[in-house]
Amino acid sequence: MKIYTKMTKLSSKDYIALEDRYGAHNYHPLPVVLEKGKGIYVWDVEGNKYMDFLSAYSAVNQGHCHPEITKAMIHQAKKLTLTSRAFYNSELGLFEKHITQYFGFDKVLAMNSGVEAVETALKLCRKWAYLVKKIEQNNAKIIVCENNFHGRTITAVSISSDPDSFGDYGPFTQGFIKIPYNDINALKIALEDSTVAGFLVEPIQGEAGVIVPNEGYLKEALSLCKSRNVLFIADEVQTGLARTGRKICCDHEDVRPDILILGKALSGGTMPVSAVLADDDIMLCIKPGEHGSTFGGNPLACKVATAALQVIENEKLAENAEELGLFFREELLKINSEMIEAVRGKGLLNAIVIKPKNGIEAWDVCEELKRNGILAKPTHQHIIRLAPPLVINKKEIEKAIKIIRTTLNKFQ
Ligand code: IF1
Repeated sequence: MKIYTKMTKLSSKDYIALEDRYGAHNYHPLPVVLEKGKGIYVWDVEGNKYMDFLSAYSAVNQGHCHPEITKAMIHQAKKLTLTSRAFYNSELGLFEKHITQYFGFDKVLAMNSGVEAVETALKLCRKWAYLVKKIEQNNAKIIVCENNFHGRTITAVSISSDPDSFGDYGPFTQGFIKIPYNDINALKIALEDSTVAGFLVEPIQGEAGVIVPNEGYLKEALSLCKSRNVLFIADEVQTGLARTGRKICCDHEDVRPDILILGKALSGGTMPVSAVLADDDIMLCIKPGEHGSTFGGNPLACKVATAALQVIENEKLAENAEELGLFFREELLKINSEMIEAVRGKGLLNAIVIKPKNGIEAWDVCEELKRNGILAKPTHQHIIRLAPPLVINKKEIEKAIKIIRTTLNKFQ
């Protein structure tokens, strides 16, 4: 073992060994140790530069260390960071006004991580079920989709279909009905149960492999929910905030969810900030003392989140994602490689499906992409998610296409 002094320059290998020795083994990262980021680029400790095609799972839509967001963060960090919600603070109300007007909802409830916002939405839906819909106590059900990803809490893994996520974590939270994704008929049948209060759905399933539902699915699902007095709850933690080419992915079908869940890029990747948006008839079902968190709505988060939203707006990131997303998929499809089975996505949330060939898996392709200057992460054995920061430009997309082509050709 190396002896670490202030002067020791550690290598990637050293950092990886440190994590291996002292950290829990709950991840299996690509072997690259990053120490700096700017815009769409990140640098490892050896100084190698990469295009970031993961964007921290869409948390850095605004690009790494965006100057405006960093400025807001530093300014507020020197002034006031946390008061708890036992007192009012001078930033929360301003942020609440900004975000509710931006997305067109009466109210917002600020939390921290994405999964906390999901939990908040589920709790809100249950409150509404008993207070407004008058479902018998402890009988409310929420419909969820197979192969969803909503986070890592006991409840979130209770509704997961992935044994890696839920295995050995029981007993599980009750009160959910699981139906296949992108299946209107299954939803129709599940909605016949009068104890159903909500339908929780990702407009595109990220972890499942960037699964884009049929056009019209969300719209029809919303209208079915409305007809059964059931809340349509959109988990836009990954798809929201310009990633798919609109403010939120539901906008593609003019779907206005009853409850909207946001996270990740709400802080531009600087700190955990999440939010749940809804109108008064729903949001006011939760009364003082019935939900909260120490950090939710803290002044630092509020300042940062407001700046993060302003960057999305000022830099027209949704428009850029829409335009370059179309171009990116077009160019990917032009790559003449036996390795590509499918290309899919919306805006700059995309995936290529690798044809299983000679035991080559998405992981191997990602390792080669890394050697060629692009960082991406496999999801499942044969899918590579490609989701650069939305500040990327056409030249950079063209460069990325070249790298992806070279990489895939190596496996021919
Ligand atoms: C990890 C995936 C992405 C999410 C949706 C809620 C959350 C997430 C739709 C929870 C989080 C993350 C978590 C991250 C990996 C990542 C992920 F591959 F697992 F599915 F993005 F694609 N709803 N997704 O995607 O948000 O509490 O993490 O802030 O390592 O678990 P969180």
